[in-house]
Amino acid sequence: QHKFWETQPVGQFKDVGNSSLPEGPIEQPTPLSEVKQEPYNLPSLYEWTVCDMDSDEVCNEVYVLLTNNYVEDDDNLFRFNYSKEFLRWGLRPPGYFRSWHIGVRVKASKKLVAFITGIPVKLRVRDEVVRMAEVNFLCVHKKLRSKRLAPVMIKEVTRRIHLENIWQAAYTAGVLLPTPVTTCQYWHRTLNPKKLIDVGFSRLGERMTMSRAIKLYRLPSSTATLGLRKMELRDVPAVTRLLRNYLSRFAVAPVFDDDEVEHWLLPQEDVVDSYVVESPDSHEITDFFSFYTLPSSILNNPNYSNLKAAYTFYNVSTTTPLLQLIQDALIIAKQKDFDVFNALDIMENEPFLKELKFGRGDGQLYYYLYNYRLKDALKPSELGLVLL
Ligand code: MYA
Ligand code: JJ1
Repeated sequence: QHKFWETQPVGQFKDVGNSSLPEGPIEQPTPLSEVKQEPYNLPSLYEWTVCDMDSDEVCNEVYVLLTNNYVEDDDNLFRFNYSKEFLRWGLRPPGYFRSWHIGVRVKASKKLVAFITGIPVKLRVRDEVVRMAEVNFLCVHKKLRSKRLAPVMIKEVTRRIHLENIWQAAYTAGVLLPTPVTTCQYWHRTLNPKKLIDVGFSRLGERMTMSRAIKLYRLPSSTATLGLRKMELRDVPAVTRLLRNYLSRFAVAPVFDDDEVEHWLLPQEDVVDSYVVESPDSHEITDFFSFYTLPSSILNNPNYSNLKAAYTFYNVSTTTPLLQLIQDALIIAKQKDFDVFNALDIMENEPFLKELKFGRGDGQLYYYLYNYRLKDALKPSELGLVLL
């Protein structure tokens, strides 16, 4: 059934519900001297390469590979189109390892045909803070699928993560593997109904006309929250405090320090947007919201080639109701010309999804841990982690 995953230290389907197994690492670390020193073997036509994301040329090769071969929806109408600036941001957080940005090239032509990445993260699982990797952007060129290249790539990234004395990882996928920590649902808030319907992203439901849809999804022309402004560098300490405190209530969540908050939340045009609420009287930061920009290519549409999507990232409300905060996020996203605003049903998102006219998507996102067992799956609302 899962010839590769059966061999890996992950929760297995046969053990689901078996609460005699303890929570925590599945395997113990080995001495670093016992970690394999040479890369795994690739089929002889291919070679490993480290992808230096500082290089415009290499970053462009990665961008082109992903643009043409990365994740699609179930009906192959859309494909994620991460921008180069986004990839640079997502792959170079504080303390990142260049050696974890792994490519596979054709020896003869040097063409980049596969990719996988890791970045470091401190992840808290219940009461334990564990140094982990987040593994993402696994991609094999369409012409090289089903040749068992993915398991070799996963083993190689694992080896390079082990060389940094890290033994656990977190990852997400749209496919079911052994075995999810939690299963999340995508939700979508229409901002540009006409375009979404034109491109097949959404449909006019029963008894719905285009003009009724346009009216249904109309938003106020300006935000409601007093003291709402773009996050600035000087806000980092306050945002870190708010975020650390907020994330402490979830069973699984990252632990961010100031450097990481600066990296992940300081606004970057067309990559990440963050807004804080500064109290007009005390000048304290009481709330913030953030979203990242991840367009999708629209495959085979005569009128449009790109869907502009925002994804909710980390939000904290202490004073402004979360509903109002996210409504303001929708208004700003609309002003910035996004077509749709996406969210998962994690953290405290569920209550605002229905209220703010998000609709359930046809995609799910499964969250996984490598070499860390949980006794029972979590509810999405117990998860405080967003992967890009
Ligand atoms: S999720 C995004 C994944 N990318 C895409 O979906 C893009 C489009 N698809 C492709 O490029 C290919 O179809 C991929 C598979 C590359 C996905 N995660 O080579 P194969 C297993 C994990 O013949 P291909 C993301 O980036 C599959 O079950 N495993 O297949 C997070 C089978 O194993 P088994 C996957 O289709 C990635 C084997 O691969 C996935 O040519 C996290 C088949 O290999 C998947 N998304 O290539 C990776 N899809 O027989 C794990 C298929 O056992 C990280 N498979 O069922 C683990 C932690 C590592 C670090 C640990 C440190 C301590
Ligand atoms: O975007 C997604 N689905 C859309 C488009 C569906 C097109 C046909 N398959 C969707 N639209 C309906 C919205 C509608 C708005 C008005 C109200 C009712 C609802 O459902 C889906 C998510 O739902 N996206 C995908 O399938 C992309 C892959 C998701 C898995 C990604 C995993 C990879 C990440 C690795 O790190």
